[in-house]
Amino acid sequence: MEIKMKLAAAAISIFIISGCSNNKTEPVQSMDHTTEGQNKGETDHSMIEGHMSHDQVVSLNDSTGKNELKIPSLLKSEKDEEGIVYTVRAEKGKTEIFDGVESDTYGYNGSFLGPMLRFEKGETVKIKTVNELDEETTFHWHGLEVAGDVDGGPHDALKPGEEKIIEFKVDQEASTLWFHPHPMGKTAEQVYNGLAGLIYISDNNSERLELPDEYGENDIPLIFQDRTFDEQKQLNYNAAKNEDGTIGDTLLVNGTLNPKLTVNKEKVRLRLLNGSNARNFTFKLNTGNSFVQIATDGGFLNEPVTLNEITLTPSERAEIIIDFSKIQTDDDLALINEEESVLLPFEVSNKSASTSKTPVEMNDFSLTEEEQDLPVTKTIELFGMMDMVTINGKKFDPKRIDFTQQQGVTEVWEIYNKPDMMGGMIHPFHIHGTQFKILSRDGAEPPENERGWKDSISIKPDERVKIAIQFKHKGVYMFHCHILEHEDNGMMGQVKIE
Ligand SMILES: [Cu+2]
Repeated sequence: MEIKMKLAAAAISIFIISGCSNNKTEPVQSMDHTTEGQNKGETDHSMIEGHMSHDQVVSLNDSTGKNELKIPSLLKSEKDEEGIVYTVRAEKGKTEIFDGVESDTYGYNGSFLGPMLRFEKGETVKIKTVNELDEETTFHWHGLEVAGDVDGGPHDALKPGEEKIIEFKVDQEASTLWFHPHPMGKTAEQVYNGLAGLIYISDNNSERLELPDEYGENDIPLIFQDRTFDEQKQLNYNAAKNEDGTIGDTLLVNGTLNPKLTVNKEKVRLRLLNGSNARNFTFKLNTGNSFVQIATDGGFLNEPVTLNEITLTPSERAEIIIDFSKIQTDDDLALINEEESVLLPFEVSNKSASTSKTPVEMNDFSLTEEEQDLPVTKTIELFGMMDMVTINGKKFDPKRIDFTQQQGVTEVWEIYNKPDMMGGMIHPFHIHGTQFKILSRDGAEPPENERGWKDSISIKPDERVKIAIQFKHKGVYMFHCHILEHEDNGMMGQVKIE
């Protein structure tokens, strides 16, 4: 990390010296910074881009495929006398990530990451949340449309040993959501240490569609997170920390080091979550084969969209289907990223399974003319880097309400990522308690695979995004950058729904 910080400082001085004022500068890239744990030795694209693109400072090591991917267990629902359906405990523990070594980690109902919660639309869910850590935490349900007082934002901290029972009705369509902590100034560290879990919502539509849905067989959750381990194979957050977003060289998928996934010759549904603090992932197949995307953050696309690659910034999700009965290759098949680091090798068994058809019509998502004609009523400007990040020139203040909006009323928010002298960087922007629609990116229609419900969007430097947004419930909700260090550094505001 020291090396990275020195590089960052070097990059800053180079750009000051060269008077860099735009983000497509002449290459200043030829700094040799090959470090241990970096196995590619390529030039630093971040410098070519003209700023410290935080995600490319350290490359990811290739997965050797030594370990079969761990699948999060399903959390059993059991109603007790009080009507409590689930208990979710934040705990600390020790996890064998590397063979024969125990790393200190955090987890929900276990030592690392969390179980999968499965909700059905229409169901009322009562969850007992318990803080068994030595520090405050909160339980935030990312993407869930619930009232502000059960959303688990920074106001909702549980002290060590405290518990709280929350209740809500699941009132949104089938989707892949997740949960993680959100305490003031400590979100990045707690997620880094292992607090994150998945939520699947199902509804009549998702049942009807006959998509691959055998959990862990052909319906696979994939939580992608990059980490740095110290010499003792510990997650030493303070040593690894970067104010501009902590990036690691070691990929964990569902907490598995060097993962591989064994699949049958059939269509397999992958539910991708970028659960990293700051790294962006562009996922593709090493063969160049295409796949289809079927869902965004908050629900199904109307039709499957064929893609060769998909980029997810921190907290974004996508469901994709890969047809393993169609891919013929003599090479090893794998999911790779934009730098061709091997993320997840596949082992395709000889077993074929009855391959379902991917349905053509999956949803009735629409952008109405009315929504498109609405005036912009809220503007948000994202700016800065490192610990100097702001929204509309301000840092988060829990006592300040930045905006108000009426419950059930659609408004148009315009979010602008203002470049800085180094060009700026992508900010993934997330709004709590709702799913919204992207109306436009820089005035143009959003790409086909973003015409669906979203709760997080990537916004490039100098990009202006318009969204149509309404809240079903009342309360105070956060909106913030989902680079977790930016969030902790105050790149966050509050909207009160009345
Ligand atoms: Cu940011």
